Amino acid sequence: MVTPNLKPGHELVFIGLGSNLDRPVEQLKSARLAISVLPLVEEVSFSSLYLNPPMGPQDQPDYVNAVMAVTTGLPPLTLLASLQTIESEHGRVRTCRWGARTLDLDILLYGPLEMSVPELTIPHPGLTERAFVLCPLYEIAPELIIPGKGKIADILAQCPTDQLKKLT
Ligand code: ROI
Repeated sequence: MVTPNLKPGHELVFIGLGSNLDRPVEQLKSARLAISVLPLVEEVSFSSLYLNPPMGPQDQPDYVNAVMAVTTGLPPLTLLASLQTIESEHGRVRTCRWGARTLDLDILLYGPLEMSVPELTIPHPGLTERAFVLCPLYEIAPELIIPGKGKIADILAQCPTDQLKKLT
């Protein structure tokens, strides 16, 4: 990924995408488009799609995961609200916490920001333990340093990745 020139007030943001219901690949492609046309959002990069078994309850289909890099002038909570609207538009129903979903959009990183409020923690708290996030993130940003956690290459080296299948 070429590091983008940032407009004043804009940040480089990484968004995690996941789906395991209702044609997951189509869900992710459609979400990518919906994110890229948000006001004050520009797509920078999009990873490969990765098929992988569910983390958490195993009685649900495999997931397709990816990571998208954007620049945005939207503040974190405004971006979160926009992503939640896109999730709803893709039929996301919040039933059980770790259950199957048509679309999950997570703000993983927001520039150098570290924040925690009840609605949102950045960096995303699961980021450093989840191969389905670390692999696509490393693919598009191998030089990344995760605020408060260190180099992505070092974190990924500690994480088993054998369950991930890159889709072509
Ligand atoms: N498991 C995988 N493999 N991918 C996900 O995106 C994902 N999302 C979730 C839970 C249910 C924790 N498991 C997942 O929210």
